[in-house]
Amino acid sequence: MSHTHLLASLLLPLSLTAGAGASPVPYARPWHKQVVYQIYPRSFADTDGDGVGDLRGITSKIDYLQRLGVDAVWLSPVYRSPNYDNGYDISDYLDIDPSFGTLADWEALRDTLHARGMKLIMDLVVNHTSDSHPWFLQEQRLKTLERQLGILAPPASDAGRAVAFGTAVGTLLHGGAPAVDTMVDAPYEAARKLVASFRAESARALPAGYPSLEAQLGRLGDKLFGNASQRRAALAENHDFYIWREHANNWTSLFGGPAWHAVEPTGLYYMAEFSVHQPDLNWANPAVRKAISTMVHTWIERGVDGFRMDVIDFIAKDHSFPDAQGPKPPKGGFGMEHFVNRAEAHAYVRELVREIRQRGLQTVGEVPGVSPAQAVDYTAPERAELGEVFLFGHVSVDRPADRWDTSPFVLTALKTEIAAQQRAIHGRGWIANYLENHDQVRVVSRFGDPVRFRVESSKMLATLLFTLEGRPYIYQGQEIGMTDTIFREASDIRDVEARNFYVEATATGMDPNAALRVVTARSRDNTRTPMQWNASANAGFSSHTPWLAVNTNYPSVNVDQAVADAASPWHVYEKLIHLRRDNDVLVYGAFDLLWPEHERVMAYTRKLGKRTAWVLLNFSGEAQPLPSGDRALDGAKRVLFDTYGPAAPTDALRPFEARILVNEG
Ligand code: ISL
Repeated sequence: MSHTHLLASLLLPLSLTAGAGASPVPYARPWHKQVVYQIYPRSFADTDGDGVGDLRGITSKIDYLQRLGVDAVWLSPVYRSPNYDNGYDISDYLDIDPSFGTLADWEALRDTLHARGMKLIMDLVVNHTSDSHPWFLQEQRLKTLERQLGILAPPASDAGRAVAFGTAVGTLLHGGAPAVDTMVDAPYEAARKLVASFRAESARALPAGYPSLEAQLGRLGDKLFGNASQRRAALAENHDFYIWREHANNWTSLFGGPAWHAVEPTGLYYMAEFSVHQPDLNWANPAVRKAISTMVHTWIERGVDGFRMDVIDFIAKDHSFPDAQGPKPPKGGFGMEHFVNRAEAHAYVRELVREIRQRGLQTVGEVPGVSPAQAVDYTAPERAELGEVFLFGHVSVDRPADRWDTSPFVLTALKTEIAAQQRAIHGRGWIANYLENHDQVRVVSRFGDPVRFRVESSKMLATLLFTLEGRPYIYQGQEIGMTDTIFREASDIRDVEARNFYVEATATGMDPNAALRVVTARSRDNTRTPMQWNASANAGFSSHTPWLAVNTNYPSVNVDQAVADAASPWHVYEKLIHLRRDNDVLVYGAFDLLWPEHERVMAYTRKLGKRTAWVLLNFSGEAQPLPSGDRALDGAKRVLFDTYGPAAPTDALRPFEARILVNEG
């Protein structure tokens, strides 16, 4: 098949590729009907008894996931990493971190999934690397050498010596020895030693994808000591792999503190939008983009089925680096408009996904700061960018000020956000729907009632997740209604973001207990506690003390219990997966919010052709009468699904009940 033909067939609506009439809407794609299960490998299943989950552990649980009915698994990063941010700081994109196992273990997992017809989606973290990635180490060496040579050079006022030094060191950098050793004095000798030791160090571990030694040194020579045109040429293009500046501006990192960090021997600052250990890559440099594409190609060849792209809307920065204006948010992200969702990000994404799309693989972008309307810019089929994106509005409703805001949950705010997302994407783009992930808290604790109605509210929230347009993502443990944990001591906190918050907050006067309460309410560790498999020690997650304490409710909240109990949330997840697959109206139907002002009930319709589904969700622990005399439910004839079982009363919703009604059409 020719290249263009292959591409065309991938972009054609399903109705044309799978036979006329097969598609409910012209933009249908096979993955729209699938369900993804997110695994946080550190916390899923530990087989080697070190308290950290591993790949073999995941492989051992694929039958469990198949039984649940999911189609695809997304793995949070398992690449080699110093784990400051639990794998979102990668030091080798092509290798597996030893704490998770080996590449052979990864292949075994891939094969186990594929043998069951399931897909494997890998996390792709390419906005930044770890500060121990060889690219960063090499660039630090290079910048250090540049500064040292610059310092050694005689002042321009000493014209004769400066030129002789420049000529001699320039020749040295280009790999030759000066024909006539004009510079026998100390600066030249010092320069010679520096260059020699740089060569020796670099030769030991020159990272793949990074420019060759000759290119690095040649450019350095031209930049420092070249004539005017050589200098111009060396400076014209942006050859850095990371983002370096002589002066920091006022932008702040999303994890708190400045976005710039000084590296002393270089005399420069590098940019890091997350932790100090996660320097941002310089996507304006085509060599960076090429290195990333090459890495992606390797994983494609290894048989992945798709990529989840971490903060993919962050990759393009405003390279004039203007100071941010206006009031500085107390907890980070100042200047985000200069490094989030810029026009160039779209161009870079299109380039990045070219091969991925040609090979028919899946893509899901994580896009913090992107509005529902902007989500369409990333996912409209004609733009050839991403398959779907994760939006953030609905998981920010109870923390509008910033991520440590502990505002109460207000249902009408959630409705507004979800309705905006649904309206924006319908018929235009596509989203990934989620209520939990490794960066959030447990949704039952957040939008439900984890104490009095854990089971009921967990089922109701599952119904919300499966009846929206977009592809549902289940986060590990969500299917059994896992809840938030409690942090009693600062030493219980593992997450870098929460630790930074705690240190900063207490240093600026917050009472330590109050800070711990905020961490308990908002920390990402809440969803990272180990998966609760059974009632045995450490919840069956590990034979060793886990890296993060198990939630103490594991004796009653665990997979064994949930699978055995027909009334558990697990069985509702299992049912909803099939229900959605069998009812196109739930996948593609147009969304309409009913009773937007209602403070306890969220209700909406989904309409596709003649078919209508009504979704009624009671977000409270009290029975809620349905508005009487309202015509909104006219035509709702049959109960398609009810979390309390099929025999539903018609006039009220029981505590945290969810019901789906349909017309006959
Ligand atoms: O977690 C958040 C708020 O607590 C978000 O701001 C989060 O940092 C943002 O969604 C980006 O998340 C992704 O990139 C981070 C990593 O720490 C997260 O785990 C990852 O999902 C940096 O790689």
